Amino acid sequence: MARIEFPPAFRWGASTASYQIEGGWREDEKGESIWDRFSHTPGRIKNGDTGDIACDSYHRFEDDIALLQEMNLSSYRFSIAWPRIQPSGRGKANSKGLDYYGRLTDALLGAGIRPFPTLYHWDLPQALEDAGGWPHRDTAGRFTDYAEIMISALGDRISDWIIFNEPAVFTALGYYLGTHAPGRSSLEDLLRASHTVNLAQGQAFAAMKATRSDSFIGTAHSMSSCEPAGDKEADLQAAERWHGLSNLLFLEPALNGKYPDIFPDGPPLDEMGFQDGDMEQIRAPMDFVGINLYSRTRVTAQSGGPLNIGAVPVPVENDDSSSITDIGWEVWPDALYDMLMRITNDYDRPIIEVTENGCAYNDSPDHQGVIQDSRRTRFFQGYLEAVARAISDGADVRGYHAWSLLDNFEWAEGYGQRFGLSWVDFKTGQRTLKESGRWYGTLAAENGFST
Ligand code: IFM
Repeated sequence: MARIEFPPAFRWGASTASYQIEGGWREDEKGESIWDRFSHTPGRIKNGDTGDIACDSYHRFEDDIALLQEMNLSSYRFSIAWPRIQPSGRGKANSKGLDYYGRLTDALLGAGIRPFPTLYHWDLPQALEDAGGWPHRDTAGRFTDYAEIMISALGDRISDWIIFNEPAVFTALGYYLGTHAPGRSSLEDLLRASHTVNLAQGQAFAAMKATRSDSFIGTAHSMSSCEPAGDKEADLQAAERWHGLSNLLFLEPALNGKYPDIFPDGPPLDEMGFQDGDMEQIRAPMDFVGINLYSRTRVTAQSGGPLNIGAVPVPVENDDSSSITDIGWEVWPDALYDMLMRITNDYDRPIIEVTENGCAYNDSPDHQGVIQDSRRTRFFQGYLEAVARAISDGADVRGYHAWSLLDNFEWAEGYGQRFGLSWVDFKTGQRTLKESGRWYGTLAAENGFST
């Protein structure tokens, strides 16, 4: 038996996002979001599911905090719904929305848990989408106003902030593939949205620091280690370009003031709507790098490919069905080790927070009401062993957040995929800690585990 230990001040946490858990979609003057509109559009979400009620955390956040306490967790990553704060995405703040997040914050602090909010986990006010959405440059300014409102309102109690959740995912799925809100499918929109989001990230960072210079600010990037699918040199180079596109498009501009070096003719700046002076606004010395990671990506060289970078990912080929989660993602713990080391080595050992990692397994309660989800416990053991290994090899990882505290609305999959440490009965809202949640709670209390 081996013992895996973590550094003394390591933070154990869990993550959620507003649209996925809150419900209360029209309460207290909240405005419509692009996810309200999208999920109410027939055919967009499996089974016609919506986030109208979700886990009802808008009314039950104290139950959520009780679960965090039961698991001995010291950090809660939640997100703030922009349309609760500015129903139309601009103008004066809605005091009822501010009050909700103020109460949540106070309750977390009272329970000894760090509030770790994300400003944008995909629920753009629909009014801003109607005005052009993320491809429209003006949205960067609107977002910065909102970020200032939040840090002015809660910066006395919240020191640690996440600006965006997975910018590469919401821009690609929302504006290019059309499978997420707002459901657009246009390369031009994707390029413009990517640049506006980079601008918004830099501007919001500067504005937040101007208000609270001692705050600790980063973004949660979707990341996946990129491996060549074959032994050819061409595949190796393709994997590097895919790494630049999928992992670095919102990190390299902030930390190094340039788009990744992956485009045969340089970044498509005109198509992105780039203007003189933009990089100075985009560059931002983030206090930490947030990493959301689930699996690896295998890449092959192919002429053309997205944005003409000559690389495409290849589908998972893994004959071992025990290595595939219920949503079809491969269990590959080394991906987390590889990515933590890659960011450590390439960016001069930044502070890292693992802001998401987890798995969908749809085990339900047995006849005694116990949720025996041993596959999830094994998943966490594998990935956490990888985190411990990266720390001992020099990565400065300060915290780990399991996705997710609760089973919740899994975007286009609706309620069909359960990622939670707690099982949610979506008819009654009742939460039950799964066996994996009990295991995670013991790990958090002991700051380590035995394999
Ligand atoms: O549920 C999502 C979350 O909103 C963003 N990261 C990936 C999770 C699982 O798909």
